[in-house]
Amino acid sequence: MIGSAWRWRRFAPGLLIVVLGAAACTSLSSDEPAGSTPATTAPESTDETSPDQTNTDETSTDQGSDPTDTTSADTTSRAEDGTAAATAEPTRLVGDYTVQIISERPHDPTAFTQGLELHDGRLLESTGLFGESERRWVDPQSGDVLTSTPLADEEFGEGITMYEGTVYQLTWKAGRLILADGDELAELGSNSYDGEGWGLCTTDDQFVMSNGSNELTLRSPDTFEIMGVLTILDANQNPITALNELECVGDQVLANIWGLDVIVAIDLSTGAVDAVIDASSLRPANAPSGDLNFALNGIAYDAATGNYLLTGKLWDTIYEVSFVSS
Ligand SMILES: [Ca+2]
Repeated sequence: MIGSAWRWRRFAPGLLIVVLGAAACTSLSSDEPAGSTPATTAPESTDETSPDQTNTDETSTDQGSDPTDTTSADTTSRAEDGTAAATAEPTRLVGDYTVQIISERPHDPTAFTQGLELHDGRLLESTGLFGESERRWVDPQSGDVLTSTPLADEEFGEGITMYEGTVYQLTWKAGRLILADGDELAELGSNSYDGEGWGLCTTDDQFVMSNGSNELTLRSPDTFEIMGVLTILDANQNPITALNELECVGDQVLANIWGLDVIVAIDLSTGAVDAVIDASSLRPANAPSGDLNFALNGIAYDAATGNYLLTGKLWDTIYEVSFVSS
């Protein structure tokens, strides 16, 4: 974790929300890549071990709840008929899940995926690596890139989201939040943030951002200033570090953990870990497990079906999945 105490003082005095994770996260340990740090401490994001430096320069990687809710596994049945879920509220995720593959779609195997969202039948994707980063609109069925705009060579694309028709994209250590046109993806302007930018998503009234630590910042949709901080801990009060790509779904935020084939669902009001999703069964043949260049790193919720589209860095497949209680 990168100096969390420092960030407390600097960014959010009096606003920090410290919450103990409510759900057991025991499944995390079984999904660790070989040689990683224990369980919920995943690969840390210190300068010494940041994703950028775990690889060669050219190919560096970036690398709640209502426990009585028994309806959380019902997404599949509602999703498969494609109608009931279209207007339904997202199913709240509580407990432990695995993934069930509904369909497989092509994904550009050169896309170092850093952010993924579905908007009006198009996938918004951010890709990383210096000199190769882009923001894209992608056909979610064919995987074809419909529109793309490159970033400057010195900027490394990270989390991406859309709010009121404008696209927002993080640039890892560059500290620049790019604002872009929602159709053509042309840059409209920029804002700034301190520290590293990893994942990004939007609720109705706030941005949620990760930075590789176990903290999520809640930010103003107008100024991007920090309004609050969630500190994410497991059931043993250990930090769940390396929170990476995010997806805001209802009153939860889903985060895939860098270096682990695991997604956690976090209560946006308390920071409690409501659910743990084991996605380790998904890796395509071209994405060797344990290689951080091929980390699971893309979550897009499909409100029309209640399913999720999941992919990873350099994966050749996007999986449409439902989450199944385990
Ligand atoms: Ca996402």
